[in-house]
Amino acid sequence: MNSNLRIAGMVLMLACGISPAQAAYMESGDASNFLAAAQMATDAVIQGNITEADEGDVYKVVFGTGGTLSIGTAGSIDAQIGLFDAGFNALAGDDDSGSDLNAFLSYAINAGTYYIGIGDFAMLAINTGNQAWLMDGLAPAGFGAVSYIDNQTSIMTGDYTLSLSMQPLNPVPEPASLALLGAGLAGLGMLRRKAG
Ligand SMILES: [Ca+2]
Ligand SMILES: [Ca+2]
Ligand SMILES: [Ca+2]
Repeated sequence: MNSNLRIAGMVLMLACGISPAQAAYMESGDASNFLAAAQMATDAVIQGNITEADEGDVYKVVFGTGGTLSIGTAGSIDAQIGLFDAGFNALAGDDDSGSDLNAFLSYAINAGTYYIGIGDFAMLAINTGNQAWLMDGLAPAGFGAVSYIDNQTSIMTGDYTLSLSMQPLNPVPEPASLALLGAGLAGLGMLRRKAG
C-alpha cells in the first residue's frame, strides 16, 4: 500500500482510539538501537524481536493528532520501553507496568514525530553527553537528546508486540449535538419574540 495512505490510516485509527484488526508493522531485519537510524513504523501495532546481542530496537512514528498516547507491550521478553520526541529528547519509559513483565505507559503528546525504543530489561538511554537514564518513569528534567538505547545486562531473546493507541485530550462535541444546541437557541429566540 502507498505509505502515505498507510500513515493516514494509522493516524485515523489512533485518532479514534481503535486498534487495527490485523495491520501491523513488522521489524525489518534488526532495527537499530540508535534514534537517528530508527525504522519508520507505519502501523499502530509493531511486531519485532530481540535477538542475541540485540541492544534494542527504535521505531519512528508520526501522529497526525495529539492526545494521550498509550504504549503497551506483549511478548516473551522482559520488555522495557522509552518514548522520545522529534528532537530525540527523553520523555518517559517503563519496565513492568503491564501484565507480567510487559511495559505500559501513557503520555500526553502533540501531533508530530516521536521515537519509541524497546529492548529486554535492563534498558538504558544514553544521551549525547554519554549520561545514562534507566528507562523507567519520567526522564530527568534536562536530560536532553538521546543518541541510542542500550541493554546493560544479559539479553533474553524473544519476540514482542508494541501496541499504540491515542485518546483525545479534549473530546470535541459531536456535530449532531452542536446542531441540536443551535436549534435550541433558535427556539428560545422565537419564544422570546413571541413573548415580547
Ligand atoms: Ca530487533
Ligand atoms: Ca536492534
Ligand atoms: Ca519489563
